[in-house]
Amino acid sequence: MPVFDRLYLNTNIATMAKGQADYGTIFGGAIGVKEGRLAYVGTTAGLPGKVLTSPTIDCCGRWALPGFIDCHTHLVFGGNRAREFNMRLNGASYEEIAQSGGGIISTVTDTRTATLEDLTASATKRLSRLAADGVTTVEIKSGYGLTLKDEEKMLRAAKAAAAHVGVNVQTSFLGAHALPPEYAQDADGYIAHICQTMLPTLARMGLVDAVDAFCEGIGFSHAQTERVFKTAQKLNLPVKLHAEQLSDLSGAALAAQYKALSADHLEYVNAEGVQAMAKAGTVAVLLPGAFYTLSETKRPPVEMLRSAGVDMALATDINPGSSPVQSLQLMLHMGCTFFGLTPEEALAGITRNAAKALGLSDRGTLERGKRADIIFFDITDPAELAYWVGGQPPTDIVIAPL
Ligand code: DI6
Ligand code: FE
Repeated sequence: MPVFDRLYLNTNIATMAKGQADYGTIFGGAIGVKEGRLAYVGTTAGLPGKVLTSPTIDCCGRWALPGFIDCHTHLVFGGNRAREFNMRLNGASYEEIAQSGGGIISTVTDTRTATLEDLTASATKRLSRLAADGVTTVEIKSGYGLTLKDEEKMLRAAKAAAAHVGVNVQTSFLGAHALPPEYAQDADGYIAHICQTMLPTLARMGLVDAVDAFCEGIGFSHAQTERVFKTAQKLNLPVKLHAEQLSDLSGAALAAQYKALSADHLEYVNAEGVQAMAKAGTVAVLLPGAFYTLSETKRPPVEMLRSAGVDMALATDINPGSSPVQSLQLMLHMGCTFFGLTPEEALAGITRNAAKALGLSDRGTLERGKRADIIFFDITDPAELAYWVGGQPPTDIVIAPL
């Protein structure tokens, strides 16, 4: 019996392990994989005896990193919003477009019309692009169906697309994304329907790993968000929140109060929100693609988050309106240039901290016992991945059996 199913030799390993400087790098290292898990990550000299019976792969000095994790996406949707992009270029704001019936609701119409097969096919294309860039785990939200049947269709499409592409998926229920036309003027009625019917039913179907909401002037109020969180809590599902993207409704503090895995966007978060997140261990998911696309000028308070000890993640937020972004690697660059992250913080943001934002403790670093999700790059330093403006795909991608 070989010691390892596969042994990677001659690789510089950016382990991204917590509390270690310089990406936790092991130069000239070796990685042993056994049954889809990392059985050895260390120096070549430290390898146990008899390993030579294992099938070996010479990595020729390439760098190994943990598979990237995109922890916030709206990857499943019908149609696209290229026309709206043009309206925004001509001066209309995101909120104005939403209020005039465009925005999220126009994607809701296209998503409702699409079949499960249509949604799966278009999501598969986009997910393949993310995967080619090194993404091995992706979070996908519902939120463009807004009826029980259409939310179910979206969540099934998310799972089907991930299975086609061969990456891991975590699904989040985002029924509280926008007010569907059937409930115009009755947001409380819609929230009641979510809490009494939609969420419990979808959870019973095993389609929900976490519960999200859009707490915003053009979304749902603090009180409505809290009702959704209470229902999630009863169902034993973790929560997360679109908080403080366009204004400050104290969503981050609410999320922290419910021990949210993450609070996302956070351009307008205040000091109390940051402190509450630090105390609760809630990850700050920063979304530079949406910041860029909406020509936002207010940045999330990175220095405040950093000094409070809040873990920061980065994600694409891929969606047809505010973030038509199909490269997580590009977010490394934007996280540094727009938000002032260091390349190391940016990389932690799509590995270790992104795993934490999904509540997944079995991935996000290259350490013994973790899943063998490994991506290899032909680079001279991990900072290169943030330095290039995208376009530095991995040379090899290893994903543990799903
Ligand atoms: N915030 C966002 O950035 C996306 N959803 C949300 O709550 C935008 C979704 C869209 O415009 O389609
Ligand atoms: Fe989002």
